[in-house]
Amino acid sequence: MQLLGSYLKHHDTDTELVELIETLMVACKEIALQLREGALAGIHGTTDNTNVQGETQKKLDVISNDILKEVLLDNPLVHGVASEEEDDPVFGNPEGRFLVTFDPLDGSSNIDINVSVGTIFSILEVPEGAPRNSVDLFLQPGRKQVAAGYVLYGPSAVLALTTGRGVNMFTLAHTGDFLLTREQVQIPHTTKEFAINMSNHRHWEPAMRNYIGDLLAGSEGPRAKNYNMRWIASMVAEVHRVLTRGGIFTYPWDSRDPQKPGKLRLMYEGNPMSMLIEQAGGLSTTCYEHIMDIDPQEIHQRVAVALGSREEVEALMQYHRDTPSVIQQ
Ligand code: AHM
Ligand code: MG
Repeated sequence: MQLLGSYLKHHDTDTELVELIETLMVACKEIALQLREGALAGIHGTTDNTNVQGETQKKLDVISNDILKEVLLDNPLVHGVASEEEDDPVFGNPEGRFLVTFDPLDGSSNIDINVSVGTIFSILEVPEGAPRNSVDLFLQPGRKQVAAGYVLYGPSAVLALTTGRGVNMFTLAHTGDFLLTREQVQIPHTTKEFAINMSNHRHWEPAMRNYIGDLLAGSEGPRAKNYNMRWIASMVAEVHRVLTRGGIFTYPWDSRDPQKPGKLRLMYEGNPMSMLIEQAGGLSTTCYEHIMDIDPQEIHQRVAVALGSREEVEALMQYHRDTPSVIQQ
């Protein structure tokens, strides 16, 4: 089986990018170890702090964030990092070539119940000639990502990675190495599986209510298929399922906080997951446009997400074209 680093080098990946990805995996291995210890290490539960999003931070959110920040900023290739758990970007080497954004522990409401969580990351380059140490450096559309991925901490720890040449998966072995276990992942274009938090039904746009209503109608409804539903409340686990067997995952706009485009964050959730999904032949949209085409305005910007099997996402977008939107622009 092939090691992550040698696989990337054999496929002509930029050597500095390989070095950065290997640095990221040093941090993710440490997070995996901490998670495995769980209650034994006293790391369950919450802190007294809230993050910039107003969410209470879990102890493991903070621990994972500190591990990633410390390991990444120690690598001179890194100019700066931006995280869900940091109000502002943190800068490292002024001459560093790369910017990394990450959600250190996505789905962290699952930690205390011992269900899958993950680290999501996105890698950008410092634009040539741009002034250093500025948050503006990060505000690049998802199409500019040079690599993106996640590590899912489930029964096994799995890295899903794209450097713009398809999606490959690597599993963490007991030796501490990530070994290639799936090459050139492709998402089936059709599906009978959807994932949405149904408890928000009354807050959705009419188009989303119509679409989900038609899925629930099954083979007697206009979609003429019986659908199955899943909701893990961990985007990494949901995207991993979509990459593995297809499906549609959506966290749409809803009226609970009408000024926000959605719950999930563009720079370290929406964009990296979109790059993975599109590199695997799927679609990733806001229900109206491609997520990776969005021009970001701020680092913690939110985004509506609908991603997965191409034909299903296209069908959902058609419902949104056919039904007047209630979102105030
Ligand atoms: P987090 O980054 O604070 O963990 O929030 C993101 C998570 C996603 O992983 C998941 O899809 C969603 O929040 C679940 O939200 P909800 O609890 O509203 O179902
Ligand atoms: Mg998250």
